[in-house]
Amino acid sequence: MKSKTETKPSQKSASNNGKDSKTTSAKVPVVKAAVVHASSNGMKSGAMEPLRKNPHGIPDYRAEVPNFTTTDEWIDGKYHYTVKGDFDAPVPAIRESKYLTKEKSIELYRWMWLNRKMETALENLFKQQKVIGGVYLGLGQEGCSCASAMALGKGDWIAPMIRNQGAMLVRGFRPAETMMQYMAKAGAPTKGRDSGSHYGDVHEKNCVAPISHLGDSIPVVAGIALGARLQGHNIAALTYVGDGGQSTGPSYEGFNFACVQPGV
Ligand SMILES: Cc1ncc(C[n+]2csc(CCOP(=O)(O)OP(=O)(O)O)c2C)c(N)n1
Repeated sequence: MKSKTETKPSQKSASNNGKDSKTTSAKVPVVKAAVVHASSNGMKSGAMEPLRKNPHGIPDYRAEVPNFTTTDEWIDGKYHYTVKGDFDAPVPAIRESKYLTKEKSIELYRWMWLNRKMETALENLFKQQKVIGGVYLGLGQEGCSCASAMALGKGDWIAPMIRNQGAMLVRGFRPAETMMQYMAKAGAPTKGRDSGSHYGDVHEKNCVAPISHLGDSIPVVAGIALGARLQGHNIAALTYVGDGGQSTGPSYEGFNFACVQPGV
């Protein structure tokens, strides 16, 4: 079945009413229809068309779009962060994924569940003071880590950050390795020599160890992708950044470096 996708860019840009504030809107243009490629078994195949585009023309694949806006502004010397919107909206109904088969959905859920269980145990160990150093958790963000890592192929590269231990599970690290790493055991990936999440595997799992310096993983993965391209390989290179990390210089240096490559 094929129908036409049409998106309507938002006409109204955010206004700060002359105040030193910025507004991020989660509202997106109206979706009239989506292109669906259905195979004989009813499941979708091939590349999906985005359901909509944002006002900058960037494809938006989200199935649900919450109706809220976030505003941050300085008032009387204090920084305020406010979320306004429709918080009474009903929870979306459970339904089959538009993008994944049932088997893939279950596989993803299993990874997310393992991620949740492992980090809950890690949190408990931290509270028992059995963890050496600090601990960073991705509880509540399992879908982001696990689904994105699942989308990669074997030859692709990944540079997880502190919240992405779920991605490392998907990439082939065992929960026991993460636990031993956090407790600085000899059986840990760094044999107890480095702290917490600082382990990776550039030989078999194509996984760069999480980089402490926020934003620095972006130029690193851009470099990996460029290196692969120079060797004639067509790969994806994935990393993650939070809103804090996003305000560092290396984030933008990395994005710029990637964007100016020919063909990007
Ligand atoms: C360049 C740099 N500055 C500060 C830190 C210390 N630091 C580690 S995690 C963190 C917070 C990161 O926030 P964000 O990027 O929003 O990710 P989140 O913790 O929300 O997942 C900070 C400031 C750092 N690692 N690197």
